[in-house]
Formats: sequence, structure tokens, C-alpha cells
Amino acid sequence: MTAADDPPIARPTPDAAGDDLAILAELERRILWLATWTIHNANHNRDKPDGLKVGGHQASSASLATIMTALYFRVLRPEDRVAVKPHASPVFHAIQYLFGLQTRDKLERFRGFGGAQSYPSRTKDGDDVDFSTGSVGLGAAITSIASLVQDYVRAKDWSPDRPEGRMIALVGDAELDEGNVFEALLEGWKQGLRNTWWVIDYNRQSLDAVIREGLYGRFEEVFRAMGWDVVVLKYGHLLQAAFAEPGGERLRQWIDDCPNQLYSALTFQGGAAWRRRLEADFKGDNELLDLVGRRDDVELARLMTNLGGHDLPGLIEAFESIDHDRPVCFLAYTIKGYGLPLAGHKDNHAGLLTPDQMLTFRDAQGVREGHEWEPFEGVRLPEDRLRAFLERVPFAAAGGRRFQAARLPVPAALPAPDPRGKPMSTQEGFGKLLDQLAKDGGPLAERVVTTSPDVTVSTNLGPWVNRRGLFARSQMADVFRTENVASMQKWGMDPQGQHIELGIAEMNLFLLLGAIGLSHSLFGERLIPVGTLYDPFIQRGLDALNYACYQDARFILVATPSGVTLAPEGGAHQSIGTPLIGMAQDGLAAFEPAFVDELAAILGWSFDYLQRDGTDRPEDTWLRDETGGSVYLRLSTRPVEQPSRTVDPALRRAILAGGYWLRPPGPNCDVVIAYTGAVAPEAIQAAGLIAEDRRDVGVLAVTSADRLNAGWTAAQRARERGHEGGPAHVEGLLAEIPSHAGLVTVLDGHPATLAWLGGVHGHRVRALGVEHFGQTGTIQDLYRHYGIDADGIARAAQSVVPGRPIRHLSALG
Ligand SMILES: Cc1ncc(C[n+]2csc(CCOP(=O)(O)OP(=O)(O)O)c2C)c(N)n1
Ligand SMILES: [Mg+2]
Repeated sequence: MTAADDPPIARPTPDAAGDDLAILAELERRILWLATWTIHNANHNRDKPDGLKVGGHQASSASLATIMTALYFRVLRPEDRVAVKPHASPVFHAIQYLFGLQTRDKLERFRGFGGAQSYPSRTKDGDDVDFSTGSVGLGAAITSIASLVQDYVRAKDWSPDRPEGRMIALVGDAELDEGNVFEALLEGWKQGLRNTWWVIDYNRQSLDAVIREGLYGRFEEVFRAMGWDVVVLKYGHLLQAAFAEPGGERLRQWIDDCPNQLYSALTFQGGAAWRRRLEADFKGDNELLDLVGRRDDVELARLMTNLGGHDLPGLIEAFESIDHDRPVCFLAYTIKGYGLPLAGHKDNHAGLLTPDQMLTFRDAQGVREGHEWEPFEGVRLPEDRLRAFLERVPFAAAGGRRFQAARLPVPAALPAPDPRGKPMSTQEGFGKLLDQLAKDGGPLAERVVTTSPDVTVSTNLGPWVNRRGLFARSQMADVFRTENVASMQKWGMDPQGQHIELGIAEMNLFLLLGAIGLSHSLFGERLIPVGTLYDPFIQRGLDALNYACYQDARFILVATPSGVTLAPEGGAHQSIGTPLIGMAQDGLAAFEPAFVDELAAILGWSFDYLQRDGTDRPEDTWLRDETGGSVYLRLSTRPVEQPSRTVDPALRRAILAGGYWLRPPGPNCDVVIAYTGAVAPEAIQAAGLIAEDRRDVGVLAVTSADRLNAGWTAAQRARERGHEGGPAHVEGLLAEIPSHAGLVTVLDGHPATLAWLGGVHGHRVRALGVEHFGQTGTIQDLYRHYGIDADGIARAAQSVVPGRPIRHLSALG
């Protein structure tokens, strides 16, 4: 399907354009005013003892006001999705305010508690934010990744009547310093990116600095090399007309040669400075001196700052002339702080209009004191014309732009793979579980999308991919197969495929999980994303992971192998801190099962958890499970002896709540071993070793330190606030341990993950884990080296529980 097949877009007739332009120019004045006032008000007019300070918005917002006017009030269609540069949030909120989608109260509390956010936020702002922004570079990249998701949804023909939207990013020029932007560009090229526009706000300023000369040339080459159409919007209509005057060509040359710093400085100083400089530089050039002389200072300043990004008719023309679906980069020259007294000053990023400057600006906008928030105050056209215009703006005409998608039925329990009496790793179990799902089919299986940054086979997704195929918009044969070369992997691609293979860029993985995980809301089609990667490389994509969670995208992240347990595979790949990431990351429930039947219970639950939206009845767990979220599974390649048992509902509940007694502590217990994940055999073995000298040893299986901790924290907080309720899961579990007993905790990860267990009822704790990494060797070598083998655990038991020496240890000497 190409854009040419799309339903025709209703465009205003050319006759209407002139009229519309006058209205659009007024709207641009209004949003610049409202945005500037919003920030000013947050700083000066608020009776706040803590002196809330707002920097970094006024100049940065003004830079995009014209572009956003052209887009939101004219060019955009409801199906288009936009990521707005973080610091243009006040302009975004002002536009929403004029559409009636944002409240005055929220604007008045801009950046305050419960007020409009400093950076557009899907989850925290009440208005119509498509993509959150804030961490520069991510907003741009997610638009291209979301476009890929749109293609995926369309290829499946689930909702053929829904028009195809453009994924649009308004990008600060300094955002292109971020490497993830280029990773996304390259991935886009590989995937045949379409329907994506990036409008670069080329104001040649970042936070600290004025950017390097000639950067636009590099940008142009990069975008073209990646298959993008590049539209450079350098001069506005006024400048183009001036270039046609006698001597005008030399003015163009002068502008082209003018260093960024000088252009910015002259812009800041205004008309008289421009005149002085031009008269000095063009001494004796009468044509050019006449060109300058025909304009007064105000006109001259307006002319010299009439760059492409501030020229409404030029912008509209440029946007509306795109008649293809290839990605387009609009390189729009702008002035940071355009229309404000801060314009062009290199220090303006955090700059604010002084109260005096604000008064002058207010008067110039025709705004009366006390009427600052009125939407149409000071407009120079009849208000009803503006209102009527706003009512027919296509973007806002459809009302709500967020979709909802029905929940997919999830089987009550996924059958655990049968280990047939053999040891099995959680990674292998994961591969088998997905393979079974692929084989069984059904509505859930149809909507699972897997993805991996070049580690599909090594993370055990191969069997799933063999059954469900790789996705591409057009068919691509698996040449090895057509040539009859034997291979375990079927690597054919077609539109029905359900695996999206990515290049090795973890940022792209998390952006894709984020975009697929918002598909129900962005494109009205529920998808269940499952992404796999090596556990240590979570850190490579951490900001994008955080970003996906912040937007409330829903996905399952399967990280494998993990820890030092991957032993001989390479010291560089060992992860230590990821269990703590799992605990700390908001919106992500982290699990680290040891056994495959636990994994089956967790994965089955995850498919449902992903789809929850707060409408379920809250469970009595202290965990806010009814709101749903994403899931992180930290898995291992270590084959482990599997317990022979059936997971009954009580055990299942305990696994999901975060832990259960593998061996309950007896009445005379004085030591408990609490373990997580792949070290289960060592924990069990250690319990056996010390049993002779320590009675009734308990073994606690912790499937999720994250959820145990979250439940405990929530329960305490609730009690402090006077709410009634039962004990948190971990409180109940640990209540069975006599108070004199000691706890040894152990996992293949940072010891702090479980060390807090001692704080629940005040048990003494010795927390074992891994604090250093990089050694290779066998698992036994490394466990011994880091003291997480059975002897290490026994030694820790002896130190934490005074008493008779553990004879096994004395035998070791
Ligand atoms: C990943 C990240 N690093 C640093 C920042 C802090 N920061 C906010 S805006 C900005 C500069 C932005 O410059 P540009 O994109 O050109 O936008 P402009 O202010 O010129 O409109 C920086 C460094 C951030 N928001 N995100
Ligand atoms: Mg900039």
C-alpha cells in the first residue's frame, strides 16, 4: 500500500488560502503570547515560597511557533502523530488550549504540581500528546520506529479503512548530536521507512552554545544517504523578494557567508545593528545600500530574520507539496527566541523576559492587564472568525485521537515445557514456551510480535521465528532455503511475518518495544511485543527503556543470558546491576525465575498484565497490578535440575507475588537461605551441607525481588497513612522465621538486590552476590571465585548465625 492509495486529504481551496493565512498569522501571535506568558507566569506571578524557577523555554519555544502554527492549524490530519521537541511544550500546550483541550488551570500551574508538564508527556499531561519527549533524540527516533509499527499493522489488514498517518518529529538541531538518532536513521533505511517527517528546528543554538558552521551540509548529506528527501527552508518570502531587488543577490551571498555567531548577535541587537553592519560591509555598493535604505529599522530587522522556519506561506507550501510517502527531512532555518527580545542571544536558552520586557511585549500584543489568559485577547481579526476557523481545523475535528483496543484472551495457564527428567535452562524453557504458543495459534499468538537486535537465535527465539516468520512489507525469499542449503533457521520475510529483526542497536530495540507497546493506543490494534537481548546490553538502551516505560508502553523484555553464569561466554558480557534496574525501573515488573514451571506461570500472567488498564478489580496484594505494566524476565542459559511438582493456584500466586518457600523453615530454624535465579542448585546444596549443624534450615525461592519489595513498600506506606490491610507477601513469608535466625541471600547479581530482606522483620543478613565482573571460567570456577557456590553460602551461614561450627566447612579446611 502506498500513500497514493490513501483516501484524498481534504485541502482548503486556494481562494481560502489568503484568508486563512491572515488567521494563521493571528494564531501564531496568540500561541507565542500564551506560551511566553505561561512561562513568565510560572516564574513571576506565582505566590510560591519555594520560588519555582523555569528556564529553557521561552526562547526555545518561540523558535518553533511558526512551524507549529502551520502544522497544527493547517497541515496535520488526525491520523498523524507528532513528537514535539521538549522545550516547545509551552507552544504545544498553548495550541491545545486554543483547541479547548487544555485548561487554564493547568497552564497557570505550568511545571508546578499537577500542572502542564515542561516536556510534553503522554502519561502526565491531560492534553493530546502523541509521544512524550524530554530526553533529546528519543522523540525524533520514535517517530520513525512508530512508522514501522504502522506498516506492520497495515500489512496485516486488520483495519484497512483507517487512514495512514504521518509520523512527525519536531526536532531541535542539537538533538542530532545524539547517537540514537543515527541508529534509527540506519534502521529506517533497512526497513524501507515511509510516512515519516522530521522538521529540524535549525536555530543553530543548543543549551550552551551556538553550533558549528556548516552543520546543515552534514545533516543534508546524512539524510540523503539514508534515502530521505531533504527540503531546505532557508529564506522566507520577504528575503526572497529582496534577493530579486537590485543588489539582492549580494545580500543572499552575505547571509550565506555570515557566521552563525554574528548572525545571532545581530539578530539580538536588532534593526539599527543590522543597518550599521550592512552599511559597513557594503560600503560603496549603492544598489545594496539602497536596498537597506528603503527599509526602516523595524522592517530591516523583520527582513533579516525572515528565515524559512518563520515564513508561514513558505512552510505551508513546503509541507503541502510533499506528494510521496518517502521520509522527509525539512531543514528549517529559525531564530531561537524569534519574536521576543531574547532572539538570537547565545545565552537565551535559560533566559527569561524581565518583567519590564514582558510589559512591553504584552502591550505590543494588544493584551490588557488581567486578560492575559483569554484565548483571543488582542487579536486583530473578529474573534468569531478565529473560532469558526478553529472549529474546522482538520487535526482537531475528529475529537479524541487515542484509540482503545479490546483485550486479547489469555489462557488461564501456559503449560510448562516437560523437562523429561533432564536439566533445563530458563532460556531454553522460554524458547519452548514461545514455540508452543506459535504452534497452538489463537488470537493471542496472532498478536505477539517478537523482535531482537541481532540476537534472535542466540536468545532462543529461533523456533518461534521458524513457525511465524519474519516481517517485511514485501516478500523476501530465504535464499539458503531456495538453494537447498541445510539450515536450522527459516529466514524468509513477508508481510504476514511476526518477528521484526533489528540491527545491533539496543536503543532501537527499546524504541521499537515502546512503539509496538503503544500500538493499541496509536493505531487501534493490540500487539504483544516480546523483545530479547543479552542482559548486560539493557544498559546500552537504558534511556530508551525508561522512555518506553514513561510512555506506558506495554512489552515483555526477555534478557538472556545474564550474570556471571554465562561464564565461558565472555567476561565482558556479565551483568551485575540489572536486577537493581529491574527493581528501580518504574512501570516494569522484573522477575528472575530459577525453574521453567515458574517461568511458564510468569509468562502467562505477563500476557494479561500487559493489557490491563486500571479497570480490573484491585487484588489484595498491595501491588497495583490492576493498572498493568511491562515485564522484564532475567533468564539464564544454565541448565538446572527441574522440580517435579504441579504449580497449583497457591504456588502460582506466590511465584507471581515474588517468592515462596521451597523448603519452609522448621520451628528450630536458625538459618534461611533466600536465593534468586540460576544459583538455585547452590542454595539447595548449601542447605543440605549445613543441615547437620543447623536445624530446620529454610530455603526461600525469590522469583521477583522487585515485586516483593514493591509490595512491602506499598504496605508500609499505606499503614503509615492509616489504611488497613493484610501483611505484604514478603512480610507473611518472613514471619515464619524465628527472630533469632539469620538470613543468607544469594543471587548472580548485585547483593543489594536481596539484602533488604533483613529489614522486613529485623533478621540478621549476609547478602551474597557479584560485585565485580570480567573473569571467564566454568560456572563452578566463577561461583567459587565470587563466593556464591554452596561452600560460600555455607560459610556465610556460619558467620551470620553464631553457633556450632559447620562441620562441612571445617572438613574443607
Ligand atoms: C539526553 C539529554 N541530554 C541533555 C538534555 C538537556 N538539554 C535540554 S535542551 C538541550 C539543548 C537542546 O538544543 P536544541 O535541540 O537545539 O533545542 P533548542 O533549545 O535550540 O530549541 C539540552 C542539552 C536533555 N534534555 N536530554
Ligand atoms: Mg537549537
